Amino acid sequence: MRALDLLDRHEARWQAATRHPFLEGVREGTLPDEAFEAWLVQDYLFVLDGLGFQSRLIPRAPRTDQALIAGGLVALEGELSWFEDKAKERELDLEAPRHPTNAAYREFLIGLETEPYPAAITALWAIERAYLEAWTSARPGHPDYREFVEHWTTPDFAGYVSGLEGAADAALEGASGDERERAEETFLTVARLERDFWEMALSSEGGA
Ligand code: MP5
Repeated sequence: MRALDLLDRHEARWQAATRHPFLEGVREGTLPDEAFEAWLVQDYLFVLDGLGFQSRLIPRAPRTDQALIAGGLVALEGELSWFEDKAKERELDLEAPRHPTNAAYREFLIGLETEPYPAAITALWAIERAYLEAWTSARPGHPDYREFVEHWTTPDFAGYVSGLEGAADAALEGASGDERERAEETFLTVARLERDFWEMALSSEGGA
């Protein structure tokens, strides 16, 4: 099994994770301000949680993957500052509580620590790939949101996602049947949580 096989096997669920009325609103400029702001605040908190997940993954990754994941970690830290700037421009408070959907995502990321490496790296690939595809679907993006669309569709980001795909493929290649099952399970959980995240933003004002 290769990472891309998972996209084929679970096409409908992947589609639900990466195509959403939220993204159509970003493209068309019809998104309610509160939905975008709720997303921005919650995604900042998600990225903070992602920083924890990725830093815990590095010591148990094979040497061949450590530079890739560490590079991603540095980019995430920069992303936090970028979110802080965007929040300031919009006068948003980033100290908000996590929405229950975001809290569930955080629990999942914490749980990945005890999953076999092939499942954890497959999850990381799926998380990043979901954003690449989702924001690509919103291209070029309404001027109000264009910088966000551009942020997750740069060639650098696409290159990172393809690096993660290679790492996931290598891990899956050497994985046991049980580990592959865990990888497929975590992939499906990412797809569900990504869909839920768009739903959360569209239907909430952000806080719990
Ligand atoms: C990403 C994200 C992309 N920022 N938020 C969600 C809900 N899913 C995926 O991850 P990153 O680490 O910000 O590139």
